[in-house]
Formats: sequence, C-alpha cells, structure tokens
Amino acid sequence: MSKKSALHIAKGVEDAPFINPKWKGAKRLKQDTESLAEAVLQGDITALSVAITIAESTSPEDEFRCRALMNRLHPESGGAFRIGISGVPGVGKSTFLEAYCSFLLNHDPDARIAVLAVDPSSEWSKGSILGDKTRMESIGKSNRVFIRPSASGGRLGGVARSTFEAVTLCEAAGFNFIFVETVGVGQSETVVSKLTDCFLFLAMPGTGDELQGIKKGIMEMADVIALNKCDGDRVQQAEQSAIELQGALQLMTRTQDHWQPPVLQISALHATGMEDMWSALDRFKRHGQLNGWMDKRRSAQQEYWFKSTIGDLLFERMSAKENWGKERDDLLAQIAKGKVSPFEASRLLMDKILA
Ligand SMILES: Nc1nc2c(ncn2[C@@H]2O[C@H](COP(=O)(O)OP(=O)(O)OP(=O)(O)O)[C@@H](O)[C@H]2O)c(=O)[nH]1
Ligand SMILES: [Mg+2]
Repeated sequence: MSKKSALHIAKGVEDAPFINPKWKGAKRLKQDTESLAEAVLQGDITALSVAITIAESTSPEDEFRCRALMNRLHPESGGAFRIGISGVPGVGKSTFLEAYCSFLLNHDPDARIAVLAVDPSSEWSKGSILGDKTRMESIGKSNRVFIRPSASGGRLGGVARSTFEAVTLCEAAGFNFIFVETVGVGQSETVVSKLTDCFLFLAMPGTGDELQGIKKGIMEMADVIALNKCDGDRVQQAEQSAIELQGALQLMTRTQDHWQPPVLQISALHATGMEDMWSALDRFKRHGQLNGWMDKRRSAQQEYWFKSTIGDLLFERMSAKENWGKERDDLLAQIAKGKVSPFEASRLLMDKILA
C-alpha cells in the first residue's frame, strides 16, 4: 500500500488520484474539471448544468471527472432545505411548484431555488419523461431559479443517485431551496425518502374510499399533505376530505420524529394556500432542526448511499472478472430454472468470493 492512507480523500481536483495520467489530455481534463468546480461554486448556472450532465453520464472519463467534482464540492454542500414532492400524475405538482416558487421568491429575498425532477420508473423503461419546463415558465425566467428536467440514470445506482448528486451540486452552487418533483409512476415515496429532508404529498379531494389509498402507506411517510385543486366545485368536498384525513392522521403517532403531518387545502392554479404551505414547511424544518431529526435523516441517507453503492460496486467488479462472471451466469441460469432461490444463490456466490 502507498504511504498515503487507502482512505485518503482528495481535497481538490489536482489532488484527485483517479484521473488517469496516461490518458490523452489528462492534464487538460484536470484543469477543466478544476475550473468547472470553481465556476459551480461561483453559482454559474451553465457550469452547474454541465456538472449535472457529467454526473449523469456513463462514459469512464466522465465518471472520473464526476468523482473529482464531487470530492471538491461535497464539503461545500448540505446548505439547502430539500423538499420532495410526489402525487399521482396530473395532481398538479408542476403547477404547484410554479405557484409556490413565485410566492417564495417574493416572500424571501434570499431564496435561491433549484427544481429537479426524478422519474423512478425510467430506471426500468429507460425512457425518462421530461419534466415540463413550460408549466414553470414564469419562475424559470428568474435568475434565482434553476430548473432541471428529469435526470437520466445510466450509471451505477440509477436515477435516484444522479439526482442525489445533482442536489449536492446545486447546494455547492448556492441554492438554498431544492425541490425534487417525482414524475411518472413508481417508487416515488421511497425515492423521495432517500433524497430529501421533507416529503410533501399532493392529493386531490375525494371520497372516503379514494382517500383510503392515501391513508395506508403514504401517511406514515408524508411530512406535509396538501389537497390540491381546492377550487370551484371542489371546495366543499375538500373541507370534508381534509377533516377525514386529519382525523385519521391523529390516530397515528409517529414515534420516529413526533411530527403530526398537517393537511392543507390549496389551489395551485389560483395560487391559494401558499402562505399556509410556507408556514407548514418552515414549521417542519424548525421542528426537525431543533430536535436533531433532520440531521438523523440525512445521516441515514448517507449511510444508505454508502451501503448501496458498495453493493452495486461489488457486483459490477465481480461480474467484470471472467471466472466470477461465469459463476454468476451459471447461478442465474439455475435461478431461471427454479432450481435455487435468488437469496440462496446470492449467498452461495458471496461465500465463494469471500472464502
Ligand atoms: N382546477 C385546478 N386545476 C389544476 C390545479 N393544479 C393543476 N391543475 C391542472 O391539472 C393539470 C395537471 O397539472 P400538472 O401540474 O401538470 O400536474 P403534475 O402532477 O405535474 O403532472 P405530471 O408531471 O404528469 O405527473 C393541468 O391541466 C393543470 O392546469 C388546481 O389547483 N386547480
Ligand atoms: Mg409535472
């Protein structure tokens, strides 16, 4: 082993041990990456877009650049309030973001907002849906707002990981509010819980039966619930739905953080209820900070990414070795024939590798 500890972490891009010096143009690559990192720190939006594209890229060269960038910028991140937004397609997530961000820009002169979209279903379909920038046209014109449509997740760890890196990059660029809109259908809630501090769930006012679905899984995870489209004929129904939901929520005690998720009634289209939303999110943030739950949530996320990346890397590197690749294929064939369970097969392979 070299004199430097194996766990030596590069302080700057020049220090990065992983830009292969034998590469054609390696020196230039280092310089480019260094100046890109500095430009991101200056809040340069073009540099930020380029950096996110690098984080999403699958080319080996970009993977090295990404590592160098993240090593330089990770220590500068962590300063934003990260809010995840989920809800069925068409519930009004993008319309809400447009209305709420306009409110936030007026309400808080220091607010710098990044809006990212993540499509968990694209990990399987590979066809990532573009977050509709058009619906966020007016806020998109502000120089205090950065909108990045749906990430593509070609690299190890998929779209959620690319989005996590995008969050880090946006924070390094000085954004202090980060909204992650989940688009498409899939494991939205799970993804949001791996990326953000606060989970805002949008629903529509409906009958008791319709709301039943919300009551089951989501309520344990949502930090704030908003009934959207509370306008026109739906106003009365909304009142009833909110009472029902709030009632159901009161029967549950969240032991992990002792937070009682509020149920708000809003209309994204008419921009009503935005002040209530601001107080709810602010209250949640202060509650989390005061009791240390926000930090705990972030630590748990870091731990999750650490462990899941180890798992992914192990599998990737093991598969790249010829003999283990064959071993893996044999076991996959046996799994396909139903001769061995996937759990047993994984254990068998691990036992052999680590023997
Ligand atoms: N009446 C009413 N319509 C709304 C409201 N919010 C959104 N809409 C409409 O609902 C439709 C869908 O809105 P979007 O904001 O695109 O919904 P979304 O959740 O982002 O949809 P996906 O990105 O496809 O998941 C649009 O036609 C909006 O104009 C609201 O508060 N009231
Ligand atoms: Mg949308």
